[in-house]
Amino acid sequence: MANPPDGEGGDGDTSVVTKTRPKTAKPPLYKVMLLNDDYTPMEFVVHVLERFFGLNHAQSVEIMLQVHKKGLAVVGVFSHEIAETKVAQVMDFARRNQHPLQCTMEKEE
Ligand code: TYC
Repeated sequence: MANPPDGEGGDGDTSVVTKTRPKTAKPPLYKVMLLNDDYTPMEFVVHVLERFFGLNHAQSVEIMLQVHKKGLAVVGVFSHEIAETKVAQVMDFARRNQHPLQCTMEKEE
């Protein structure tokens, strides 16, 4: 017997090399963003953030002001289905209240 069987104790390293990469890829996430405009009232945007994104009043005022000053802000990161629902809810609520508020989603890198 010149060579021992493969496995523990053999002198050559013949073990299977396993990678720690999971087999299932993580689903992509989507940023939901609000865009600024000149007409939607600030209180309406704050209400939208509280109602559809579960933010408290202080957080909602902060994000609304960020949109107002910078042009847009990310209001949350969600799965594709949840992001689509949030965008649809905001766009529908804005339209029903005759405000031009725009809400969009974008795949996160
Ligand atoms: N710029 C608006 C105003 O001065 C306020 C506003 C904030 C509008 C955020 C949209 O996503 C928005 N009334």
